[in-house]
Parts: sequence; structure tokens; C-alpha cells
Amino acid sequence: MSKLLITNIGLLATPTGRAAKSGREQGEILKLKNAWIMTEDGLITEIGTGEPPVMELERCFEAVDAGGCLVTPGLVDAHTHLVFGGFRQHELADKLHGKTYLEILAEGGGILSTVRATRAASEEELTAKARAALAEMLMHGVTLCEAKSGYGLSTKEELKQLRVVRELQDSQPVELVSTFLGAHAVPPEYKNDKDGYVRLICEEMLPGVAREGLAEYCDVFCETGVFTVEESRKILEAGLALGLKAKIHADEIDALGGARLAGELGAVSAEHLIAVTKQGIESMKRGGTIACLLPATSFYLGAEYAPARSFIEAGVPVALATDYNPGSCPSLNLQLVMNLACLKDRMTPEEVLTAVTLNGAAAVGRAGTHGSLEAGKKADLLIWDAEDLDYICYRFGSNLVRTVIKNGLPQSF
Ligand code: IZC
Ligand code: ZN
Repeated sequence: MSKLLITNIGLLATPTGRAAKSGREQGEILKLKNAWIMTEDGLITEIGTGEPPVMELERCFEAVDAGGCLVTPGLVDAHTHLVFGGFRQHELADKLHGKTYLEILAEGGGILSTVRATRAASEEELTAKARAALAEMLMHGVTLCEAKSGYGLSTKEELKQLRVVRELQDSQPVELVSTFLGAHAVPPEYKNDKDGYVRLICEEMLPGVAREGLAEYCDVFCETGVFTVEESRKILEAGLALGLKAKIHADEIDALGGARLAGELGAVSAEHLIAVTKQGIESMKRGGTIACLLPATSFYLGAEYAPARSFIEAGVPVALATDYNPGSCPSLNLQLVMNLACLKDRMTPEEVLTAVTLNGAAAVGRAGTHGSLEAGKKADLLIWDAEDLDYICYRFGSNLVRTVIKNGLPQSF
């Protein structure tokens, strides 16, 4: 039995509850001064303020002194393209000369360049690379992370990527939630037969993924030149029929109507949403879809920022994630995303905290067990080199996480 007592918490800040928070509630954070947390076997058993239960401490509790600092739940990165071969630094010059993301993709670069590198890599190589990325994420405070496929684009190669996620699930500390994104781009073999590729996804890839239990979610890159709204609908419906819940890259660059589709299908989350329309937001509200915003991608593409305030005003829960990928966001620093969400999406530090904890957990179906500091939930928490929430949204570029506790165990780096 592993028991841990975290004492001398200057400020404990956490959302509460077991479902996504929206509207005014997104900014309601429980703040306890001079607090302590008790954990047992990886779960939080009790939280209190004032003097910690010293008698308990003398009996077999290991203690961690938080040094009067801020403690929050572990961060949840609800949108990453974790497993990939290579990087795409060779595209930087093109970018600087004004080529857009979609132009690079249309010329066979971008995602398709990463597809070539991922296909050329062995499962072991991909695993080692993603494992290193997860170690860096953990150091930056991420304790739960979504991971997409989408750089294989054939049945065999997509399954290879998802097996990497499964291998990593049990062999390193960050918990993973797996998403099938076979509809990330059209592979060269189907360049002139997109319908054939959509059929392959629906009739072969998705059943294969479901049979092996390799993913919980099905996602589609619904964008100009990639997959249309109708193709996205077909693929997401095929996934739903096999028990894979829906996510969708929607209305990032062009307002195609992906957000509206997300609401109609009751998708768990829609991602990006920079170009979302009023109807899209209303549809998401009706469908109970979470808006998963990715401001580090806006930064990296020099694009606009998603209208976070419109979602909050409409009562749509907002989550924030990195979008870690080798093209439009080669960073896995969720703390930077928190800074950008404040400064560019105009979210308050309290709303941001909910977005990267409880709402992130809800976006990956884990709000019942993760994303807040409450008795019965996972003992995933962070001790920050900070005294309050404002500080962690105000400082940027440094890693302000001092100690990561995952499953009640202090991690060492
Ligand atoms: O590799 O470019 N947006 N997919 C959709 C991505 C970014 C990942 C990539
Ligand atoms: Zn993405």
C-alpha cells in the first residue's frame, strides 16, 4: 500500500465535479489556502486545510512538503499527434517564404512527408521517440494525454501506430487515450480515388481498429483539400457504429461546417475551431460537444485565435491542448498553451485551469476519474514554482512545474 501526504500547500486550486464545466462555471475554481492532500494506492482519499493529521503521518505515510506553493491537478493534453517519424524542419524555409500549410500539403509535403517518415520507421523506433516526448510532457506537468494515429494511412501502418500507443500505455507514467485518425490525409496510393480511400477507412481500417480494441475515438481532418463534411460524416458514423466515439478537426482554416457536424453527431469534442460560425457554436451546444482549442497552432501558423469567449458565452465547455505534431505545432509545452489562451483567447487563469484539467479530461472521457483534486479521484497533481494561478499564466517560456505526482507517486527526472 502506498500512502502519501502532501503538506504545506500554500494554495490548492482545482475545478470540481465529474463532468465538463461551461459558461460561468468554467471559471469557478475551488481555492484552499494552507491545505494538505492525503492519497492511498494512487487515489486521493482526503483533502483538508490547517494542520495535517500528524498521527497519520507517523504511521506509514510518506510526506511531501509543497513548500507553500501552488498545487493543481495534473494537466491533461487532450489533442496530440504523439506518434510520428521524423520532424519537418526542412519546411521552415518554405513557410518563411510565404507558403501556407495547405499549399505544402497539396505539393506532397506536410502530413504526407511525415507519413513517409512514419512508414519508414519501425514500431520500436516510433515507440522510443514517443516515449521521449511523453517524458518531456510529464516534466511539463502532463499526466493524461490523448494520442492520435494518422501518419500511416494504410491499414497495416495505422495499426502499427496505434500499437505504439498501446505499448506505451503500460510502460511509462503518462496515461494515454487513443484516437484513430486514418482520415488525416489522402495517401499517394489513393491520390485519384478519394472515395476508395474513404471506403477503405470505413470497411477495413475501422473494423480492424475496433477488433483489436486499439482506439476509443475516431477523428477526421475536415478541411479544404482534405476531407469534406460529407466524407467526415460517413467516416465518423462508421466509427460510431463500431463503438468509437467521435472527434473532429473542424473549421480550422475554412468554415466548412465541421462544428455543425460535430454537434449533429454528438461528437465528444471538436478541435481548432478558429473559423467557427455562430451556427456551428449553436450546434455544438445542442450536441454537448466540447470545444478543444489549440492556440499554440494559431501561433505557429500565424493564424487567428479561436473565439474562446464566444464558446464560453454560449455555454460550450472549452478545453485547451497542444496539438503536438511535427508540422503546425512542434511543441508539447501545455504551459505555453495556457499563456496563449490568456493573452490571445482572452480566457481568465481560472477558465484556463479548468480547460487544461477537468474539461481536457472530459474531452477524452475521463472526467469521472481525472481532472480535479477531490476524494476518490486519481492522485495526479502538480506542485508549481508559483504562488497562484495568475503567476503561471503570466510567466512564459519556463517550465514552472516543480514536482509531478502521478498515481500518488512523486516522479523523478
Ligand atoms: O502533421 O500537420 N493539422 N494535422 C491537422 C496536423 C495539423 C498534423 C500535421
Ligand atoms: Zn490535430
